[in-house]
Amino acid sequence: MTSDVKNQKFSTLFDWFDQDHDGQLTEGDLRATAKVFAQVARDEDHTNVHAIHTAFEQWWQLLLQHADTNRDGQVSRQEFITTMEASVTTPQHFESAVMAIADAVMNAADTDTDGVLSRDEYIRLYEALGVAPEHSGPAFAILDLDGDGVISHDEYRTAIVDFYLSDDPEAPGNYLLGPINQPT
Ligand SMILES: [Ca+2]
Ligand SMILES: [Ca+2]
Ligand SMILES: [Ca+2]
Repeated sequence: MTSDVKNQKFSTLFDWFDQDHDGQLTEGDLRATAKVFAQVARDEDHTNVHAIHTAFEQWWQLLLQHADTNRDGQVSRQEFITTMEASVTTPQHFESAVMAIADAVMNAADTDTDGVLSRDEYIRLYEALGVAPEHSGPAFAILDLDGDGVISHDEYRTAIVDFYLSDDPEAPGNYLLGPINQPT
């Protein structure tokens, strides 16, 4: 059973992915989402742009395989939420489906390639995704668990794991996409 907290998080994620806002996810939505994430990369950073597109394609195939039971190439909100919980975030899929995107996005956002996300890099990433600095600024402070002023790869991965796997309404990673109940 999906907890209310996870339900809300996955529902927020659905709204992010449903780029044409028709209430169904399609391959086109996922491609468009990958493009939005890829915008954060430097112009010459073909490696991470390619990694982002490949990772979203894998996620979509996984969704199709597990969620699209009537094989019409569309995934509804409820199918998405159920499948995220039951398949995508299980140990055998989490690294390949979720962490592959997370790693590629972090590498793309780390535009000075020093291996960590500065506050500016983080805010720039979220601006590309349509999240205003008044949300991403406070989120940065929460996700910077050791308070050293940068988000390390470990802190970033911890946030991703919290976001997808934690039922705790206070988990720091819940702030990954801004407020969970972000109006859409
Ligand atoms: Ca759609
Ligand atoms: Ca950096
Ligand atoms: Ca830190």
